[in-house]
Amino acid sequence: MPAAIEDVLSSHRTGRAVVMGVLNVTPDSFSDGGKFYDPASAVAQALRMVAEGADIIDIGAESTRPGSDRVSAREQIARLEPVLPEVAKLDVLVSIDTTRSEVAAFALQAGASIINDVSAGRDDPELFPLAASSGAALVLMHMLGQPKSMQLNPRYDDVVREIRDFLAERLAAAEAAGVPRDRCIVDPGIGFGKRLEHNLTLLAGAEVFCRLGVPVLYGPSRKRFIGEITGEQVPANRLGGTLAACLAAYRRGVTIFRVHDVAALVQALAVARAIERAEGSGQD
Ligand code: HH2
Repeated sequence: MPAAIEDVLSSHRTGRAVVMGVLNVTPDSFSDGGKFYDPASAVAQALRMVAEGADIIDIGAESTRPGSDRVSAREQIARLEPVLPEVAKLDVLVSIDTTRSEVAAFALQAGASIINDVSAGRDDPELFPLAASSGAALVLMHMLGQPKSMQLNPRYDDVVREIRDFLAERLAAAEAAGVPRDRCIVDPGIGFGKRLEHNLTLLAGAEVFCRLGVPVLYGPSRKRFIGEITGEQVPANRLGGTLAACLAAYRRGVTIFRVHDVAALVQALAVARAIERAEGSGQD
C-alpha cells in the first residue's frame, strides 16, 4: 500500500521507509533530460513507478542541475498541465518540485499534497503563506546559492552544523509564516553546492538532521558524487552507488528517499528491514 500523507509525516517516529520517485518533465535534467518531456511518456513513467512501489511521485518542470537556467512559472505550468492531473488520479501521493508559489498553487489545485521547495522558501516569499493556507506538506531543502553558481566554489567550516542550523532556521521561518512544524520535512540537499567530501560528511552525519524532530529526506540518486567515487560517467549507470547512499542514510534514521530507480530501492529497503527484524529477534 502506498503511504498516506500522515504516514509520510510520521515516518521519523514509525520508521516507515518512504520512496519518492522522480518525474522530470524537462528537456534538460541531469540524468534523464528529455526522456519524459513528452506527456504520454511522463504519465507512463509515473504508472511504472507506482507499480514498482513508489509512495510519492515528485514532479518537476524545472531542472536544478548545476549551471541550469531558470524556467518561468508560466512555462513550468505549461509543462505540468498535461501530466500532473493524470498522475494525481493514481493511487499515489503527488509532490511538486518547484520554488515558485504560482506553480505550487497550480499543482495543489490539480491534486498534489506536497511542495518540494529546493530553496526552502527563499526564492518566493509567497510560498510559505501558500503552504500555510493550503495545509500542504512542505519539503525544506538546503542549497548554497543558486543552481547557476552553486558548484563554483562551495565552502563550509562545518558542513553538518551549518546545514543543521540553516534547516532549523528555515523550519522556524516556515512556522512563523503559519506552516505547522508537523507538516514539514527537511533535506540537506545532496549535490546542491557541495563537494564530494561535503556530500559524504552529510551522509555520514545524517543522525544530526534526524534530531531536528521532523522527517528527513535525502536525494542522492545518480548524482555526481557517485561518479567521483566510482569513475562512472553516465548518471543512469549509478544505481549501485545510489542504493548504497540511501541505505547508509536509512541506517542513520532517514526515512524518505528521492530516487529515479524505484523498484531497486524498494527491494533494497525490504531486505534492509528484514535484516533489522532479524537483529531485533536475535536480541530476545
Ligand atoms: N535533487 C534534485 C531535484 N530536486 N529535491 C529534493 N528535496 N532533494 C534533492 O536532492 C533534489 C530535489 C536534482 O535531481 P533531478 O530532479 O534528477 O535533476 P534536475 O534538477 O536536473 O531535474
